[in-house]
Amino acid sequence: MAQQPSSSANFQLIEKAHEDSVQTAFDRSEAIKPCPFGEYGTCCKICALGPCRIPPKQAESLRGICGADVNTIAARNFARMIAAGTAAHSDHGREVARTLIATAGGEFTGYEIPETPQAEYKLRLVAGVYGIPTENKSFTELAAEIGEHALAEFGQQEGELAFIKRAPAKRQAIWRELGIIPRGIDREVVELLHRTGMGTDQDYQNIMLQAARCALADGWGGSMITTELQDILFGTPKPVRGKVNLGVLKEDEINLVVHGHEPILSEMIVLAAQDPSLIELAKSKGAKGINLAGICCTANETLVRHGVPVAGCYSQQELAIVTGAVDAMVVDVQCIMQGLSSVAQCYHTDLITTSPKTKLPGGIHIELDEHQPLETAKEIVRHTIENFPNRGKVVIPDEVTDAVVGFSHESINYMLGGSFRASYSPLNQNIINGRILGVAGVVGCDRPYVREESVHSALVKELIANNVLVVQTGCSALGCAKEGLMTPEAAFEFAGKELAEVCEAVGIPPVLHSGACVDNSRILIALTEMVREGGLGDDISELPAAGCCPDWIHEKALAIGHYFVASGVYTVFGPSLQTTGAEAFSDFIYSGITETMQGSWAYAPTPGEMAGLMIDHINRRRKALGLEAQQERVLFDMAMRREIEV
Ligand code: NFS
Ligand code: SF4
Repeated sequence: MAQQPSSSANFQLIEKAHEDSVQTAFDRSEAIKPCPFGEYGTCCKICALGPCRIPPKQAESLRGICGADVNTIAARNFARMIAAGTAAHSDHGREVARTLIATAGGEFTGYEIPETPQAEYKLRLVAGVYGIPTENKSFTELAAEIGEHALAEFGQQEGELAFIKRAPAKRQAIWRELGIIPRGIDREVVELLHRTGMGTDQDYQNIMLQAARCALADGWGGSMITTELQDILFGTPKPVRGKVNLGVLKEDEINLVVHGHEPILSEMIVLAAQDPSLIELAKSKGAKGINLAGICCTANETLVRHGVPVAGCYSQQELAIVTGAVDAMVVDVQCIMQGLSSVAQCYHTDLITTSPKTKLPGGIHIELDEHQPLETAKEIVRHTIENFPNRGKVVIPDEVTDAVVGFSHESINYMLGGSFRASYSPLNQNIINGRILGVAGVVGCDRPYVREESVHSALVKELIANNVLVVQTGCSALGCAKEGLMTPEAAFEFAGKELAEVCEAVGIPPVLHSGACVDNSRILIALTEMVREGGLGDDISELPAAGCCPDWIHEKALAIGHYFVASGVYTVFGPSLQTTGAEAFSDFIYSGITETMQGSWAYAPTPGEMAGLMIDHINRRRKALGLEAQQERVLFDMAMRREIEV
């Protein structure tokens, strides 16, 4: 049967929005054309002598008033985005560390340190990395000490972040040699902002070294702390079934949508939505029950831990409200469009902000009371129920896709090797014998452009057709889940024969969803485990692996890109890296940087070209390892896709 493009839900709601005279990001992206100087990366506004803008034609002759050339300007802009991205991920991690400490100390009620074997495993593992003795300590004591160690790493001034020790020895040696091991998370962000201000660092290569130190403080610091501590508090994801796309909203139930990034409140909302007295209240208003759904990375967090359905990714946040079925959308931090305010005003939806860091015009602020978060969650659910009778016309697209998600590094390990001999050996063996060509991490955001097929799924389909196993996070993962790539059956439909056989034997989809964007730290650990398992070289840079962010929006994506590059990964980005006006700087990040990092950025405009670069890189690595070359590349074009879909 022909599969409908998952974007038809979007088409339907964009039309409804137009009928309702509502403007969304899909309209605004037509109205606003990107500023060319932003794309060149050569507009500098870091001091009041400027803004200084240097057009490509004058790149050689023209400089900023202070004398800065295009390469310094582009490097500063690029590095400042990396600092901002690191700050966002890491500030999230700081909240999780505070929550862990306060929960263990009994100061915050509602959360608990679970007494499960999974929690014990994670507590011992993290305690080991921090050098915390575990003998005769309760789970709570261990959690408190881990939280204190983690929190201290934000303000640490000297030394090395502890999780750096988890990287392959060869990688650590490279970082030490370059002097880029992060000392403290906040310190690296601050130093990068300092160095890229007016009149400090003017050597783009040196700027990118500090950018690497800062990005590593994200990947192997803030993000990894977030992932590990959330796993302790809320559980390590394991494979779970979920449903994705706007059709998860229900006409006859209360729809509460959680949106943002920190699962600290949404974990409590998951509990509150199951409260019998609140379900009764919902019924008394004429609803059949309470339907919780997610948007963006909060969705990813609740999906991979609880199978909570996902209403959509970044570009669909306004469209969820356009359905007329969302009784409240509750947001915390990051990736929340200001456009939500004006869209919500046209429907009955209450927009509820919960963090002192994020307030929206027209939003209702119900601040998370950390001391009794469950009470805040119940208040929000109650508020949502009370709004149900105010609904007007409802149009919910009939589009939902099934997905199997929750592939943390631990669950991949377990799926591959079984409970008694959990290991990456089957993965490495299948790469060595050529059934799996290599591994790709595909991450990133989705843009509000009307397209028949997303760049994420176009890219991923081509990778798996060429027997590359794909691991995903973020909105990129949600995009591919919507396209039906995350079911075990997808292996037969889309993957190459050899990869499909491996997926069938192990019982996994060819595309593994491992969580939110902070969970890219899980991919770093998975790559490290592949090195440790043996047979594929001594460093991440030697693995037949590549990374890709086929579309990006937030500065967080550049922080992720640069920590992958600094960890030795060949990392392809599209659709634009905002450096095109600075030739020497671009050449440096695309190739010169390989000399020191053994990883680099790459750019390609289309999914097919991105896949090509990644597959060529994987084949080069296979050759260097003495593994046999792959058969001819399968070009997965539109015609072939249609044939499969018929
Ligand atoms: Ni990542 Fe997640 Fe989505 Fe992009 Fe935003 S939600 S942290 S930044 S848009 S993937
Ligand atoms: Fe212009 Fe230099 Fe100031 Fe930038 S730092 S705005 S290039 S004078």
